[in-house]
Amino acid sequence: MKVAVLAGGVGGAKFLLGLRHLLESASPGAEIAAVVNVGDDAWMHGLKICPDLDSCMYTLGDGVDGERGWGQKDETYSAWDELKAYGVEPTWFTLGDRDIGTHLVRSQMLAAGYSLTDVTEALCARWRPRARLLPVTDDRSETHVVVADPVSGERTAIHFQEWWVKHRAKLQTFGFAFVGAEKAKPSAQALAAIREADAVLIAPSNPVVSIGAILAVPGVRGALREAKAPVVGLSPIIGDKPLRGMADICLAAIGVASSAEAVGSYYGARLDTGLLDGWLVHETDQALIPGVRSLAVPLLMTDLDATAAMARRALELAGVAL
Ligand code: FO1
Repeated sequence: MKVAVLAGGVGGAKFLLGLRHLLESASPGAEIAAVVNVGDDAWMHGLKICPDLDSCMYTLGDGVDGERGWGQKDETYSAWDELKAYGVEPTWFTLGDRDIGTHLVRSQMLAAGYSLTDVTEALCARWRPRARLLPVTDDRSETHVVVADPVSGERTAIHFQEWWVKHRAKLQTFGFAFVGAEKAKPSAQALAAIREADAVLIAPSNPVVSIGAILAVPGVRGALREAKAPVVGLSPIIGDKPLRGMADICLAAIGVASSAEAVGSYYGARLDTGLLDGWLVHETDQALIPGVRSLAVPLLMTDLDATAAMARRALELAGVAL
């Protein structure tokens, strides 16, 4: 049995951990293919950094900093301290020594002509995530954020990481631009994962800058709408608040309400012009979306079993009995 999952970073990685836990006991041999967001990616200090791919790789490889959900555990910061001592920007972006090792390998392989898909596969040979991590595209498709400049007040676009990390999304935000997306192509491996899946799940990741960035790559929406498998999403919003991150700020910036029903409607029904056949919302919420089967179940990823339970419900809604 093959499951494809569209996933972002921290939340997506946690969901994949629970899904893997479920399938390794309920359906041994089942294959997970995560189609992962690359919109957060950035070149810094001459290194290619892929936060969402690395959050998934480190989390599934049991090397992640459990508190943060990104970067490695047992980290040291000697190289970063040196960069700060030299006053080399961006000093606001924390890079651990172990994490820099990953970025050095990735940057060298990209420079040698390997695709990001090949690089990710090579890095995963060490981390053994027991799931395939597939960048949605090998091309550049970088999320930039249209904001009011903190000094001049003029509209300007800054990289997602600067918005998210340096400014904590506290700037007046007008929208998002996926720079390069119009020329980007989904990787053959990502398209095959969607095409061959028995179920396609949309992880409870940020619907705008994670899932939205994946969908911004031309061809992904079409692949989902043509998939033989049912497409079932899990709401990242509980009540009217996101579990983590700043999904509510992102949703407000594009004029979508911060509710499970609004996000489900934003993804849309496959019977209409959207993507969803099913939509899981938290037990306190409801979602009436024409053409979409909604189900209210516990969606708090409090521990591995809780996450496995919601993954089971999502697969059941996708017609996959375990
Ligand atoms: N998030 C932060 O809030 N502060 C940081 O300094 C930071 C550094 C960082 C370095 C490598 C990496 O892979 C992720 C990093 N993140 C940091 C998380 C990053 O901003 C992610 O894009 C978000 O977690 C959203 O997925």
